Amino acid sequence: MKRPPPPSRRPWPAPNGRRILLTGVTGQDGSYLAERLLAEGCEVWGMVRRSSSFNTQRIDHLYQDPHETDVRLRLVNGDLGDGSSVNRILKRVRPHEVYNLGAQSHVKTSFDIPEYTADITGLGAVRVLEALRDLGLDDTRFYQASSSELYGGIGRSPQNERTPFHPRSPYAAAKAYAFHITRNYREAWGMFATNGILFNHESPRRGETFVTRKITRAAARIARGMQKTLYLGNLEARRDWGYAPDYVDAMVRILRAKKADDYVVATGETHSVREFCAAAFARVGLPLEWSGKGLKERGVDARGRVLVQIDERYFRPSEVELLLGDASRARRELGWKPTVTFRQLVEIMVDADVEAIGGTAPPAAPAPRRRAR
Ligand code: NAP
Ligand code: F7E
Repeated sequence: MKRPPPPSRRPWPAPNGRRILLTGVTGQDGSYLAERLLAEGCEVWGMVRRSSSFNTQRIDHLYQDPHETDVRLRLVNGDLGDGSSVNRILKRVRPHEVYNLGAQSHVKTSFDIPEYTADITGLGAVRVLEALRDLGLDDTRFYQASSSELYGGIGRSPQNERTPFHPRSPYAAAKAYAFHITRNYREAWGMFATNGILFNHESPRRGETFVTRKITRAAARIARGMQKTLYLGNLEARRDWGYAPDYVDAMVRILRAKKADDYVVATGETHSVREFCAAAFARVGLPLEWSGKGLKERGVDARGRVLVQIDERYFRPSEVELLLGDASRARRELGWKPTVTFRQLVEIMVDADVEAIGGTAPPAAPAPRRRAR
């Protein structure tokens, strides 16, 4: 039996001496994490993939404005589907830390492109880990962006580090592979390889096709007369929604912990899509009354206008009905806790979307009216 190599005795560099590589730097989390690490004085490198249109909007301010931070973000071309590019980038950067945030991250889309999702979201992780091993970068710390989707259909809550997995989508199945291979590189090769099992986290930088941002953007646009109706899928689904910058802080704590391990990161509160929607519309001064059932359910404003309707195209072949995390271990061992409540999260996102279309943030709106059923 092969023994894992002994842990390195080399001193861990101070933050401002650290070189860090992020995959997924153009995404919601990557952009907040890059900001955070640059502010610490780290040398931050981001892998960017080729796109036919601009895909760096979330990080433009980090590499265009030299006054923002003294060390600027460096971008390198690569793709998690291309092992040679992963290898070449790691060889060039020789990072102290790698955060693997890159993924085909949309659950519904993963049912349409399961093979691609497995390749990028699943095998992408082993490409990075194996390149680190091949290059002898066994001191490099590795963070894998694992997900509460791993619990999927487990039907038991709250979910913590001991809860078994039950993936309910090609995305979740790919993330399960990435989770286990990360743990395996820790056990087999003694690498400092960690998993953050993060529950849903949102922000004004959230992609527009995820449900929270779809709702806050629509609420802002409907209030401004730019859109008539918002079409949604399953309003009953419940998620444990937190604020992305808080979750990026948890990632850093996980990677800088004394021991490599896996941690759940969550708020410990769960809300339905309907509740999120009600809170968002109330924030723009359009409290909703709900009527009808199933596909016929509607969200109606005080003037009788139907603002929210159901469209079955947004239902998933297999749904994750309830996620609720128990992050007590992260709180105890890493000193992490969320700083933004559900209501504050909704307000931050709605206000940003109102501002983005040239409006002003609304004053506190009255509480939403009770549901009809
Ligand atoms: P996101 O906004 O969708 O960002 C995904 C990132 O991955 C983008 O930078 C994207 O690049 C990049 N990417 C996609 N395909 C790639 C490829 N083939 N090669 C290299 N990069 C590729 O996701 P996020 O919300 O920031 O989430 C970050 C990570 O955490 C993801 O792995 C996600 O699955 C996971 N996660 C997210 C949550 C959450 O609630 N946000 C919870 C748990 C886990 P483009 O900009 O070019 O598309
Ligand atoms: O869906 C329901 C939908 O797409 C949330 C990713 O970051 O978090 C995210 O995955 C819920 C689901 O996020 C619509 O059926 C209703 O139950 O915003 P979502 P997600 O699937 O939870 C996890 C933790 C990740 O790891 C993922 O990368 O909302 N829902 N109506 C809808 N969802 C969408 N997208 N659009 C709708 O119209």
